[in-house]
Amino acid sequence: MTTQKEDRLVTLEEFIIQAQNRFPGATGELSQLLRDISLAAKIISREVNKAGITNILGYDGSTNIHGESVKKLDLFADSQLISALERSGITCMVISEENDGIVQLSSSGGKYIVYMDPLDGSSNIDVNVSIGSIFSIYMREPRFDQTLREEDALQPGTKQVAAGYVLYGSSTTLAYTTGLNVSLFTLDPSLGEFILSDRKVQIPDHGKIYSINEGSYNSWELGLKKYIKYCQEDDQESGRPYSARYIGSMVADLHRTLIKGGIFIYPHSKRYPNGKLRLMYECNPLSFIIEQAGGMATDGHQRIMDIEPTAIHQQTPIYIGSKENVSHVMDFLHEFAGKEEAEVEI
Ligand code: P6P
Repeated sequence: MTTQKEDRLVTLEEFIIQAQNRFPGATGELSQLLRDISLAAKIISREVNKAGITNILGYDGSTNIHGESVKKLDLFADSQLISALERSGITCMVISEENDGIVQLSSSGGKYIVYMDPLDGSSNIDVNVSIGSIFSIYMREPRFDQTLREEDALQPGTKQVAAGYVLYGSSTTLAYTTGLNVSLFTLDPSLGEFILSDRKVQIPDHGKIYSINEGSYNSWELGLKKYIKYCQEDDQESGRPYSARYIGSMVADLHRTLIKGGIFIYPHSKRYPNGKLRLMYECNPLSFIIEQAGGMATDGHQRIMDIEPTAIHQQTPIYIGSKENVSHVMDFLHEFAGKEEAEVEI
């Protein structure tokens, strides 16, 4: 029998205050930053859910730094998040997938740096598949002069003070961590509030779902080919073959992996020799979430969050998900490193 208190709804607002009150020295600035992001998320959610009606679908004719056509909703999400962060004056700069360089905010004295992918998976917008926003928050490194430089933002993922995502799907879900577990919230549009749905998400230690774009199979390294073949073998005792699931929207694939377990992989390939996904605003924040939920994330050689960044938009291969699944694919990569298909039959 749960007590009345446990039954009542807890809003994101209340949850943030409760978390802040556990740290008497807290200034409340990080709490405010998270509130800013959640406000922008509600506005973006409203637009995403009615994009089909307004003329906000489709391309705006520009391309981003990666040569990808930018959809109008991308720009809308980017501007909503930047203006929300600007309002509270505690963020000094934003690095976004939609902007080539750092975006210095009017609050140049702000103590936080925010990386974001304002609308990840945008190629799915006009086919009504789930898309998401991803954010990653760092403290600005103290320096004697107040000029803001790109180098200030080049910090490894281990220095994130908070990270999270918003998934615009059948419902709008917000997940975030400040390094003390992962909490999940679902937007109740009738209240305009994110309501707590899980205060401590734990990823299963093992899962029977693998998620990868098999279209690039021919350019994978041998160990990855062997691992995927292992997943596809018929072995009822070990629960194989696993299921293949690939949405093509990283936030959606990662959210499923967080909840159901398994592994998401975006490897290096001929087309993307350094991987396609961006270290600072896709891989690091989602790795922070997965690790805080008990999972694992590597680039095939080292922990994602240990990578020392050299560029704000740099890309990395990623193997992320349940600890046992990620450890297992790493074993295959190490066993067959440097070997070619001709040396062994697949
Ligand atoms: P591919 C979306 O464009 C994205 O950046 C991620 O959200 C997604 O995981 C990946 O690219 C999909 O890439 O090459 O499989 O279409």
